[in-house]
Amino acid sequence: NRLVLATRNEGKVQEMKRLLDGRGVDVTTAAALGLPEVEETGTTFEENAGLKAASGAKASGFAVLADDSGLSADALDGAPGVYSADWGGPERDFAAAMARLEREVKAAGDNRAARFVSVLILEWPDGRRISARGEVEGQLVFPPRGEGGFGYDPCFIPDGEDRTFAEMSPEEKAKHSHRSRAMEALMVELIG
Ligand code: ITT
Repeated sequence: NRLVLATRNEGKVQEMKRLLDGRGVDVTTAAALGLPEVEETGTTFEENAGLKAASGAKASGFAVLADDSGLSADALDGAPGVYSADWGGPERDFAAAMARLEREVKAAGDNRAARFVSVLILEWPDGRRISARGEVEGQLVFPPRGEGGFGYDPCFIPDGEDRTFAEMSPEEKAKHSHRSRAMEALMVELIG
């Protein structure tokens, strides 16, 4: 019952561990096992999650859970989307990424509608896999607000709320988040 989280993103690791808590799963990470990093050459969340899951399952010999995710702005025809992690440059500077998002969204007419997307793939070493997608609609807010979460959380308010994901506790974020919705859908795939 060992499960490897095929992610190098500490924010994702914390959220995925919390979502798997109490399910009797022995969770470890790609970093803890020293698994190779994966080049994300896909153009969709599904493709990139598949690359990470397949590489991790092959290298570890255990079941692997991969997440590919991102923030898509309507004003930018879905960007940054699968390129969300790279928008802050090679240093992954999310203050810079959010400043770029603000500039580009305002220049494109200032439509603030956006969504977070998470695609989860659970893959076993024999190649079997199941996948699920979760999304949360919301509004972009500038300047960014809050200290919690990670990545673009300070500039996103989910529909029906007035606080950003970064202003919420981990439990509150999990009530709305794309990742927890994807995890719920994955559990339905797994056990019906
Ligand atoms: P792994 O590939 O190792 O999992 P990564 O950070 O490179 O880590 P992605 O390629 O899936 O992951 O990039 C997703 C980016 O989208 C991530 O770096 C964040 O900037 C952003 N993102 C995804 N989920 C988010 C969330 O819940 N809150 C804020 N930002 C998020």
